[in-house]
Amino acid sequence: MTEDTQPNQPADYTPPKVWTWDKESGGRFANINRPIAGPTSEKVLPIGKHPLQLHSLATPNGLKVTIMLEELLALGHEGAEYDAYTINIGEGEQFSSGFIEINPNSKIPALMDRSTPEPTRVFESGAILLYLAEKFGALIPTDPSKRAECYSWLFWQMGSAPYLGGGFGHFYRYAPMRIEYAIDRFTMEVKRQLDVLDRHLADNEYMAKDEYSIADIAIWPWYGSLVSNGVYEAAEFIDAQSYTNVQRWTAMIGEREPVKRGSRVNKVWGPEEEQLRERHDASDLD
Ligand SMILES: N[C@@H](CCC(=O)N[C@@H](CS)C(=O)NCC(=O)O)C(=O)O
Repeated sequence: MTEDTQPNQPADYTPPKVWTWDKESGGRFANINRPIAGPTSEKVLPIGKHPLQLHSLATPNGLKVTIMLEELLALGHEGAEYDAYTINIGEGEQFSSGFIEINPNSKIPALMDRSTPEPTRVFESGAILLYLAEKFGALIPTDPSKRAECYSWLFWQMGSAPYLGGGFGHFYRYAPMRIEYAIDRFTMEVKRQLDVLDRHLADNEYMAKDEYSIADIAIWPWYGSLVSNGVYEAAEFIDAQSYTNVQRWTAMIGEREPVKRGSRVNKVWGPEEEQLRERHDASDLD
């Protein structure tokens, strides 16, 4: 728990007939939360020299894409060369006009593919993973049954992680007060999700059976980070050690060189030597 958290507050709130935005909600992200979409500033995004232009940040959703790009490069797909620019979501850069042109939903990651006849925008991390996997014919199984398994776990992640991040992570780590009901509700769900993964990984090396794929790349930054105490400082609270198969898989994926490289891109916190605000060449990571 953070020092700025307070004891439980009594449930004395009666919602008005119509909700209005008349005060900050409090908590870690209060300054960027808004009930409306659209730009708050004018900015043209920079364009680098490579076919793929990524605008992102090294959060779990951002890591999915940088890990994917580093995996593709390691497989020899030169067309996956990319420029990565940082979008500082704490400063509201996701609401600039230029970013909104590539993601009207104002969330990182967002990708611009400039190798197509007209530049192609892709937003939503799951869509970006699928787009890249199909573009390069890589990291997605060709066997129909394994491919279906890969789709299933990819979409499982997209549906499940908001309970982990927006639910559990928010109320356990970031909310301005401790609400036992909210923490109980989301801890229950996240532990259930971990058990789903643990049972699957007891019989399967990777998410799509014996093939490393975009399903692993989508799930690892969230659930791997959670059980290795990389997000929310909650490993002890959720008894992460008990999910032994998730731990095995987390360690195995974490050992991959492209995963290590991708995890450093767009990182603007932590030890100085681990940070990399922008990435324009392979040598930036060497
Ligand atoms: N479903 C989206 C979620 C993306 C997302 O939530 N991104 C967060 C950072 S991890 C963000 O940009 N937050 C800024 C905001 O909500 O204003 C995806 O998978 O791409």
